[in-house]
Amino acid sequence: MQIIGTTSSPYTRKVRVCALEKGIAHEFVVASPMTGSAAVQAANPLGKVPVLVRADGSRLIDSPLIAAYVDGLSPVPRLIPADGAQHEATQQIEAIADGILDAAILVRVETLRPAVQRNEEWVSWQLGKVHRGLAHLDALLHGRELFVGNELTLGDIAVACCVGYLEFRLADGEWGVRYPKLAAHLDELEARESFAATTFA
Ligand SMILES: N[C@@H](CCC(=O)N[C@@H](CS)C(=O)NCC(=O)O)C(=O)O
Repeated sequence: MQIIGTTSSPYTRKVRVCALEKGIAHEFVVASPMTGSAAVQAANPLGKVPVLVRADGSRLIDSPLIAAYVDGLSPVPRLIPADGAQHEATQQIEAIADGILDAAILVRVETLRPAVQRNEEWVSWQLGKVHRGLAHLDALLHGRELFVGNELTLGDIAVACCVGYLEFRLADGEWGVRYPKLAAHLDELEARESFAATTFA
């Protein structure tokens, strides 16, 4: 099994962490959707990473689908709980973390443009999603260390990949101050081998 992606992609990191946490053997194939776009487009018509390639050559795109597939490959540890309410809560948290990332990446693309081309109103609109999402997630951690139940879930992994990406690309020294629960949660997860093996670069 291969996971195609980049070391700077938070969605790619999420699925790599899932595979590592579950001990699923895979090859990480680095291909950029920007510089290596032909290779990525050949694997995914949308030209995005991550892409999972199975031994039979069939492919899966979109990180939530890939994460769910990887989780289904072995019974333990379960990253998406079997219990209905916990299952839904886990995927809801993943969706919020991914949505924050979608907005944060739009902000980053905008900030890479020359100042005259930058649309500050659009940046503020996207940052609104980022901050409302982070405030929501931070509040969910009130009185608890993990998002769902007492075991690590895909929700925790998705949020740590999201907050880690914000630190990596949009660091302003304020994330940890404004969202202390998320900062502590990130510290906790970054100590795991799966996160140490997939640092952003
Ligand atoms: N919803 C997708 C988002 C993937 C995504 O946007 N990946 C970025 C890299 S972090 C990408 O490939 N961007 C290239 C593009 O949008 O053309 C997922 O969860 O896999």
